[in-house]
Amino acid sequence: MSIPRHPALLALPAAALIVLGAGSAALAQPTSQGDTTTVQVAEQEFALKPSVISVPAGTVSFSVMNQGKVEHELVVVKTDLPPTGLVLEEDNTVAEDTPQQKAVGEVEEVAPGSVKTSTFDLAPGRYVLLCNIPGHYKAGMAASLEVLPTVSGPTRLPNTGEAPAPAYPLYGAAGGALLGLGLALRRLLGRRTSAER
Ligand SMILES: [Cu+2]
Repeated sequence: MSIPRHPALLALPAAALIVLGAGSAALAQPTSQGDTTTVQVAEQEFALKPSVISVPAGTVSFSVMNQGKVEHELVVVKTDLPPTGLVLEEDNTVAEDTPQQKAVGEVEEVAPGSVKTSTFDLAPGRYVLLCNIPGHYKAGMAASLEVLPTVSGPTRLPNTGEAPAPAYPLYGAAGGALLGLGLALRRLLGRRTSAER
């Protein structure tokens, strides 16, 4: 890209940035990079309780605490179905790959009294967290989790160390104001001089 020599040319893209502001320009920024949301999931016979009901989309770390006396697991299923209304297999476990529900992550074999953590990349949508050890889902080990679309704000803009964009348009505005003032003064003086004649 060639560098425009005249400051006025530079002002054009800078002004466009200001107009877009926190809107589309900011939305284009990848916001979830480096940000991990942690969800603690407490499991026991027979209940499953996440520490939050919703998380921002992106990297989500599930820390599964087995507070029970038998082994449990965590399966993250993307589905619009309610936590208690999932499609079952013949053995009463939850079907993990159907058009209505799909497992997108799993923390397996969490021993009693232990904590096991796994991280998944979650797209916005509705999810059900469950334990799919035979009988455990039916006994009550399921809970819903909503993954919300991320919206970036001005504070999320990366610090590039560059000067802020408004500099040129501000010069332009100040220049325009001075020019306008000059013209008004000339008109005023011109009127006076013609009136004096
Ligand atoms: Cu279980």
